[in-house]
Amino acid sequence: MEKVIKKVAAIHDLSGFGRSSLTSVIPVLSNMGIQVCPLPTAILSTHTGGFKDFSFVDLTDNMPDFINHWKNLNLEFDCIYSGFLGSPKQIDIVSDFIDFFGNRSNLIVVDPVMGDEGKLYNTMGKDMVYKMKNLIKKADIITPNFTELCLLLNEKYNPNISEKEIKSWIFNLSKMGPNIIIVTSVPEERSALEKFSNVIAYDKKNDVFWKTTCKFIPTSYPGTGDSFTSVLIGSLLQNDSLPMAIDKATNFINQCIRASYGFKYPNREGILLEKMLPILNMPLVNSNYELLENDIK
Ligand code: PXL
Repeated sequence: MEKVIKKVAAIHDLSGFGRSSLTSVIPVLSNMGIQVCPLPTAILSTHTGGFKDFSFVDLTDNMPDFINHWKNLNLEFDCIYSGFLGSPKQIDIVSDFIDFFGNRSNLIVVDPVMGDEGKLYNTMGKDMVYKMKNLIKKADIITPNFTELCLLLNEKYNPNISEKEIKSWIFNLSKMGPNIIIVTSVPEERSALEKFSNVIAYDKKNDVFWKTTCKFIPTSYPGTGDSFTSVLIGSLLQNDSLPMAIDKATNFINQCIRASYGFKYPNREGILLEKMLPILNMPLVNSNYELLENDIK
């Protein structure tokens, strides 16, 4: 059948309240004209960032049956995208899923969701970090935030890192497998009043580093990483270049944070995604990506 609409297999949890994982991935990619096929890992009443006593249904044991049905249907995906995973066994299941459904022409994206602001999420243990280091080897693209980059490399979280050092960290991580590494929330402090939150990416095949820059806004909303990676995937599946896709994703998140921050809005409810989804279909007028000097090696 002719490929009219591209398909993404999205391996994430469904959290009923709080705009993260599937409740971010589905609206973003659908708005970008991409079909999302969710493979749910768990169902929660809310995400775990800022809510207590959430209810949690682990679907680990249901996933193999679910996947077998997809195998029997001979489904093919243009992209496989995994995010928050609930147990080491789920990492094995994703790894097998990539072995079966991955091929040379589809995009394997692993967002190694494990923590933020220098800390592991409270559902994540050291065993998850260990297994995630293996899973990323199978990915074409990974999108760790700065905390997750430190965890994957066993480096101490140091928000005062220089650009040169972060480039060498990313370069070292690329030796572990993935062709493209996109690190979000990279702190940059030019002075006490001039703080930025940047995205720095390395494309191993072309041996180039890209950067997008955003003024730092002193707040954080759970689930923004899921929206970021979803926009990035949507943009790449629409045949944008890598820096353009990073730029679109950075710009979208920046706009969503600005739309939310102006209100006294509870952070744990996530960014005001529904207000901003329409901008996904507008041309990017404020492109700011830069090619960085490649002075590593
Ligand atoms: O977006 C990250 C995420 C996804 N899913 C669940 C989470 C979190 C982050 O806190 O708790 C359940």
